[in-house]
Amino acid sequence: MQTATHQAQQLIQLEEKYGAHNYDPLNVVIERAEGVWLYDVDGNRYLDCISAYSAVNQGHAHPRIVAALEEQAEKVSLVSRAVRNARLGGYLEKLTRLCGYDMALPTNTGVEAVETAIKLARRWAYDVKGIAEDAAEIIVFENNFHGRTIAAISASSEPKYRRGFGPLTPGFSLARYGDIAALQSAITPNTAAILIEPIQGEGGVLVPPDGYLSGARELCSRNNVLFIADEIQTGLGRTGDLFACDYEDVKPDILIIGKALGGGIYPVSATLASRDLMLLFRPGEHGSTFGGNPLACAVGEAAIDVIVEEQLPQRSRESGAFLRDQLRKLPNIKEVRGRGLLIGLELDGSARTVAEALLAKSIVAKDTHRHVLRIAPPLIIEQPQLESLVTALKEVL
Ligand code: IF1
Repeated sequence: MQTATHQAQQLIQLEEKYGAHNYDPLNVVIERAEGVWLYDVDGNRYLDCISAYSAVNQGHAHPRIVAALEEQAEKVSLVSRAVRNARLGGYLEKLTRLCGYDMALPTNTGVEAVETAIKLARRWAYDVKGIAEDAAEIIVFENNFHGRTIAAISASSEPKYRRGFGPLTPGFSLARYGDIAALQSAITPNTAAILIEPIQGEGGVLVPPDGYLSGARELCSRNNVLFIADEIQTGLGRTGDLFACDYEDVKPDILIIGKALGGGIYPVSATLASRDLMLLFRPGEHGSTFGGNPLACAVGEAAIDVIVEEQLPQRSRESGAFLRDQLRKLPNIKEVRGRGLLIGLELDGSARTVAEALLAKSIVAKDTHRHVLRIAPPLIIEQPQLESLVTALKEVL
């Protein structure tokens, strides 16, 4: 790494002194970004292979999304849902058409959309499926990641996320990911839904075996169980399709999206479902101050336009195929996993060490688990940058 200068060191110290220590970031202090590039406070340029965990699929500071933000900020940014706003209807129409659902419920961060889906599934379990009060169960999967709220960590199988935060929320049962027989035996008469990532990101970019998602979809339909897909990280082009579930032609009953829906510029998330399901929420039963605010709607619309018009799913598919092909030729890699530009490298050694060596070569990538390096650049990445990434990895490994 370029040794952090006095200025960078000072900023790091401030952060450590006044901020909670709930992260252990790479010691690079970013000041601005554009497209696939990050610039630190000393003017060094880095290739971004994290994309803020897939929130920046469109590239940093996309001019169209920035313009939408600026234009809307000058008109009106927030009114709450106590009144109606002129951006909401058009945005929801565009969003639901893109995703193929009747209705959407707008929220801000990803985990809020997860919470919305959990509440909707439980409500359906009681009002429609006829499960006894408070008995509804949601099946989740080992190594899942759905966020940091009490409900999301209650669904987690990772001790680090759960320990010391009890009492946790009941109503989740764990099944092995990628194992259709395990899912089948986890379903009980009280099962309301499964909540599943079509590819597990934090789990280490784990791609389930072919036929698993469609098999799970079929099991759900046959047992009157809702299929909830968490596509917060995998959605909106990241995996080479608009949604990772598209790979197996699976249509979830409830779709959860976030991250790239705000183009990395503003937190925008949503939960989508059929009209029958969504209308189970009655006025006052769910919501948030900022959900569906005009600024979020303007940014969300522009973010969607960019994904569609710049054909980001297709670019992700092509760039991802090239990259995985090249990465498979490199030494000291046990496995290259992923789809589109969501790529996990299973290494022999420490992924954190490799991430730090890459940083010294002006590439920002992040480890997940000890041996997995995640490579997920903005989907607008171009061929020369893909090649320089391969070259840097070859040198580092
Ligand atoms: C952090 C990981 C990624 C997600 C899925 C819901 C959420 C996320 C599938 C919650 C968020 C983030 C959160 C971020 C790190 C990051 C992450 F390493 F933790 F697992 F992306 F891989 N469902 N994932 O991936 O969305 O509320 O954060 O908007 O620092 O916790 P959120």
